[in-house]
Amino acid sequence: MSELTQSKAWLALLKHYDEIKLVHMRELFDQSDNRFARYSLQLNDILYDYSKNRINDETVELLLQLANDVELPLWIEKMFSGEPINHTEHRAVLHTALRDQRDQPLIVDGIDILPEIREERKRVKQLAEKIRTRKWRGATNQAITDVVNIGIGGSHLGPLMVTEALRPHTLHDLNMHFVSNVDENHINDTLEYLNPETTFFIIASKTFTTQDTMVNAETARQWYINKLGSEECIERHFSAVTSNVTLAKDFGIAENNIFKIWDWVGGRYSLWSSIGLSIVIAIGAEQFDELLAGAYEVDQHFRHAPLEKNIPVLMALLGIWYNNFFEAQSMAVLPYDQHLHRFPAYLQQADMESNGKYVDRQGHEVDYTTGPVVFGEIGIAGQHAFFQLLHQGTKMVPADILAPVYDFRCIVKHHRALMSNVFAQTEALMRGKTEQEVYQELKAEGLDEIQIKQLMPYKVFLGNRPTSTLLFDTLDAKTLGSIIALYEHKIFVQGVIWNINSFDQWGVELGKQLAKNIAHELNDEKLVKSHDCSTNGLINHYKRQRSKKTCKK
Ligand code: G6Q
Repeated sequence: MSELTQSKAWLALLKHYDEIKLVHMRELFDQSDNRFARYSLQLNDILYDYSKNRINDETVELLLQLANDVELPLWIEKMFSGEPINHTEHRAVLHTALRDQRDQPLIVDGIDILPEIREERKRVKQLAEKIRTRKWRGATNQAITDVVNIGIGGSHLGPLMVTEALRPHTLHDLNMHFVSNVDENHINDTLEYLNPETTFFIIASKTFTTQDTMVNAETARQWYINKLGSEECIERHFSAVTSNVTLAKDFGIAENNIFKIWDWVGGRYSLWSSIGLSIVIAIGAEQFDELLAGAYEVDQHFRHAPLEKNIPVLMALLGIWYNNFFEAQSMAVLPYDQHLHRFPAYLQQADMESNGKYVDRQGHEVDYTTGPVVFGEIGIAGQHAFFQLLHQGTKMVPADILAPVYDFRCIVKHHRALMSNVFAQTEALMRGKTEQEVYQELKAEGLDEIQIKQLMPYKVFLGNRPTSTLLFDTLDAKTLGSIIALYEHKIFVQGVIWNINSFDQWGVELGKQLAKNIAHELNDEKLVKSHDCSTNGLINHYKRQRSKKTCKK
């Protein structure tokens, strides 16, 4: 039995769960008029409403007790001060340093890391500004019109999500492209309409060894050489973001165009670093600073607000409540702002790669469940797709709803329609629809008693389905920075409570290692027998079929 499941707070929560599990949120709302005031918090432009959750004061008190029992405040300090809490990789976890706005040194391994961070950011901004202002010229003295970020996972999802989210702040004559899939279609579909004379590549790879990225990077370089007929001036068209400067130079990238990241920045937490080069090119230095400022404000809140008023802490505790006590297996993230359309994919990595672990910090298998399956989609699209399961399925899927008070163009007709859905959905998920309500509704539609009786079971909604709502004024860079940081810290808190290392990713490393081995076996037509019979069968079928067609190298 783990310490966690034997802790006083955990046992008390189990008992409390038995008492509250059948209580309907309708009752909780009926009991108190100030439930919204009690269970909502405001941080700058963001309102966090967690009142539509299956909690009462005792739940919150016990969950906070759990956070205190695992010494959460101490862990928060450990992270911010650069202790090597990523113990399996012997690394500090310092994405917060990348947005630190203070004038105080931050010493890691005897060195103040802030000056180097700021110096590197200056270089990133200089390059970005040259490209944005058309001062950066390609091999044939033309300005850049297209930027292609080649990277995957943490070197892709964050920059893509932010660039899409802040689309209104991007330049109309500078197109951003993001290539991640090693499937040739991704890079070739992207390059098909581009002009090498006006295209600039960013090879974003912390290790500079990731197969997918390196194969795509090689294809891009070859495309450039083929089209322009020589390797000359390649430095005008290629840059790299990496911690492996040597490999980037070997690839042929000029030292001036190589931007550093450090091993204390995890890939999925790296959009704040030079990995954000594509973001800075897309939105400009000022907006990027706003993004950092928004995240910094949340960092300050997370570090200093008392746990009971701390938004990421409460978000995390609610997740624990559903995951470990209600045994919910998943959580949905449902942005209603179209510009956040890549946010679910981004969060999926941030959360599942961080907390999808079954071994605790002491190397033991845990006896409780950890990270949920995170999924999501633009809320409106989800309503016409999987919301059916959220309303009437047999599984509880706690959901986060994110919505803006006003959107970029502030068009009333659209926004009113959008927001009526936001409010209606959270209300419906909470309240459901009783037999009596269904009866009245069907009666008003003119159905007779027999028809009503037949339809009744299908039209009843049990409700009591939890949602939390983040309502923000508008999706500007600062607010986006804050939203991302809220989720980063939520994930961290859950990792602390589950006693797992949220900052390594051995599952990802496994994929990289396995693919490398099998790639060798695909070099020739010899049939293989080194795997299980299914894998052998699949590889050999592939080889036989492939040999019937002549393909390019
Ligand atoms: C993120 C992971 C992983 C990583 C990619 C790309 O936290 O480590 O998603 O970002 O595998 O790695 P490189 O940046 O090294 O190419």
